[in-house]
Amino acid sequence: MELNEKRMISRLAELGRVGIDAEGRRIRLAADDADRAGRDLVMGWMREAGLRTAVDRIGNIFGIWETEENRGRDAVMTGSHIDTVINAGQYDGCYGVIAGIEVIASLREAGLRTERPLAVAAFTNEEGVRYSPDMMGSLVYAGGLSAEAACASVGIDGTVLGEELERIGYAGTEEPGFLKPAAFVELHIEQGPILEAEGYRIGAVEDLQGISWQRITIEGEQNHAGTTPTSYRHDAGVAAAKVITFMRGRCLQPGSRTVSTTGCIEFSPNAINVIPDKAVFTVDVRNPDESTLQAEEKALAAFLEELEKTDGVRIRTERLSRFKPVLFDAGIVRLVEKYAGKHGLSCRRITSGAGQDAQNMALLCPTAMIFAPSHKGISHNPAEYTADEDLIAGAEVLADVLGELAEAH
Ligand code: HGY
Ligand code: MN
Ligand code: MN
Repeated sequence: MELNEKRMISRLAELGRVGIDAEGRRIRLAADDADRAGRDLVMGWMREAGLRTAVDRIGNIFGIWETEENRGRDAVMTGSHIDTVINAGQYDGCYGVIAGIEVIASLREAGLRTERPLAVAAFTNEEGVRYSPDMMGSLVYAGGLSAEAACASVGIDGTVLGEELERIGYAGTEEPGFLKPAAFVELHIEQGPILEAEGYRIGAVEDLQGISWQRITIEGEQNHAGTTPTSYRHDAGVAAAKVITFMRGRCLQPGSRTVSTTGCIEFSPNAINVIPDKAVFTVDVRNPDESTLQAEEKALAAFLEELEKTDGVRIRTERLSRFKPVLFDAGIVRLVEKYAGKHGLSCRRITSGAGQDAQNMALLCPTAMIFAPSHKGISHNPAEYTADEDLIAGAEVLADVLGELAEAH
């Protein structure tokens, strides 16, 4: 079966042109107008491929190919997300959705039949930039969060997700989980440097690291930047800086696999000559091992307690999301290796450093992922790039893995 490579590549580029703001940044946050435009485009391509489209109550969208013969059997599913971070690249998530549509469209156009229905999903709010937790749509789909609770999420802009889904016309009626998956395979860019640096074409993703997101609020005392002696200060800004460098210190311990990021920070009153009395910031900590991740969380909590005493500040934390590490299905990982080999593509096993919808689908069914290389490992950045031949190679492996799982003939 041949994929229509041109169609897939041009669609990725077309979707990549949706949601470019006045400063030229690509931003499609969950349920905003740009996300709606992206969703409309993808739903159109699903219909063009002759798929039945469906939207569930948390706005996950699906393209389903079922026949008289296979209707009612558990479906083989693929997919990813089309929402982005701020100033994003064009491949993260979108690649898996567009390639999934391409594979199913090509199977149909080749006149092949499958013993199982095939479906491609675009899950709501994978990135978690506007609403927490991240990987939200697939978490609701897998039963890890109720649709009600998810729809009640209040965004960083004060909007309510359920209302936004209504507003953009994607508050669907299907019950999350309505399609029972027999297996789920997600194609994604690696977003890291390993495949390219080591010269591999395909990553057979066998596991995924745990993620801990917190919002930390530190309250000190507002005062004059010039007249206040250092010993009198209760500086929320300095305390926040100590937390950020403490976490970097944990990551730099010999042999540590922990990574930690403070991506958002706000001071108030945020004036050049005023000691900030408030710092609100996020801490994203990850590690492939659950007990180590818990140890990192405990060390951070102990450090915050100590900081309250040493700096005379008050600190409160808010859990935003927490995912344990996930092991993917060994059988599907072997299928990825088998078909990479069939296509003469060098392949290595790899851990996903990023959170993925697949980690939630793994709660429901045998699940694994396929990675294509990311140039220089850059992602969550407009310079994100994967060469066309690598995009196509990954989609060909996806086609074969899905074909075997759905018993195409
Ligand atoms: O944050 C992540 O790892 C993913 O991009 N949502
Ligand atoms: Mn992604
Ligand atoms: Mn991402």
